[in-house]
Amino acid sequence: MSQYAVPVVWSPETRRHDPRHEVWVGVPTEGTERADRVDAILDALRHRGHQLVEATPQPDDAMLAVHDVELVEFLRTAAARWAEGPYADLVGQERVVPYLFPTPAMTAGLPARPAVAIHADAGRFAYDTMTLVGPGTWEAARSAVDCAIQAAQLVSEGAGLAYALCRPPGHHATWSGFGGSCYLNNAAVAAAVLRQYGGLKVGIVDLDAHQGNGTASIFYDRADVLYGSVHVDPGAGWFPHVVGYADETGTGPGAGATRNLPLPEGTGDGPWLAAVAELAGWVKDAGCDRLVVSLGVDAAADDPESPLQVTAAGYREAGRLLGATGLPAVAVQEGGYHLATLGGLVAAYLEGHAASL
Ligand code: SP5
Ligand code: ZN
Repeated sequence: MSQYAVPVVWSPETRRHDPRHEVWVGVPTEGTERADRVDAILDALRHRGHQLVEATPQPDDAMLAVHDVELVEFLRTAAARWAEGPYADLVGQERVVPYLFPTPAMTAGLPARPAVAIHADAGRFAYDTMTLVGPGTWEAARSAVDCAIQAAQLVSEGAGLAYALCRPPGHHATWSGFGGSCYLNNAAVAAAVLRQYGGLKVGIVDLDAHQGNGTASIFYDRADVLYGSVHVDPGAGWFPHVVGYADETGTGPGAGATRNLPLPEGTGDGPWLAAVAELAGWVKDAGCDRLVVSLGVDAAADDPESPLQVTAAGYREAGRLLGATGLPAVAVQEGGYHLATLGGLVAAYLEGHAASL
């Protein structure tokens, strides 16, 4: 039993994104970012007496503070554009899958235009083939943003801790791109809302097993939002592969306002918690007055998507460490894919954090 009922902001709309599979190394593999993750988490939190709050539609301003309107418009219209095309009849594909990526390798200095065909245009925004857009994806991703906004509002109004049950997750979504099972960056939106309501300096601590390249990039040159992440070493061959190294520490006014703490495959509670403690001390000592926790629980030992070996007791202790900063905090759901233990891991984190309030 928790001694403190944490507000849990969720929306039934977040179940509407049903990717079914992800295209990985050219083949459809079973999707791990499933709609029933929502219910696994809800069930665990309900049993522990937390306070469920259903999100309502919120304005776009905080979302547009962290995302290019072109990305937002693409995501809002992509499923309908795809359905109008021949793809379902031609190849049986009902979800948007990019077919080419107009990176500098292709455009090579030429004045490239947006592609007319959506299977080509998708590569302007999608940076991988795993993150499909289908019917309901936009509604779910936008509702996850609403959850993040409302949790940040509750904290701005005095709650010591609020939890946003965001799904699909967000920390891999950049200013103008989506990937890594993420479409809209819920944690970045939460940070923007905390700033709107008077927070002067927001610390984001990312516990997901993967470095949150989206959040890191959105705030890389900013001094008012710190980003610190503990994650499996991209140098060992793990997503996001090309960023998340320890020497990436921010740029311009944001120099020193980014921390990446990569850990080797197989790392368990001891070194993982030492890294969490390091990040908790860092955001506190830097003078942050609000905290966003990107609460991915895929660092857990039984998670199929990462090789880290953190336990539920480890997540509870991580909550205690971050709660002990004393900073009003929004916890935003990121990854975590083992349905049988997912809810318990989230509950353990919240219990540890709430115990420090
Ligand atoms: C939010 C989050 O945790 N995103 C994870 C992104 C990393 N996914 C990498 C997936 C690599 C291939 N997985 C193959 C499993 C077959 N479904
Ligand atoms: Zn992850």
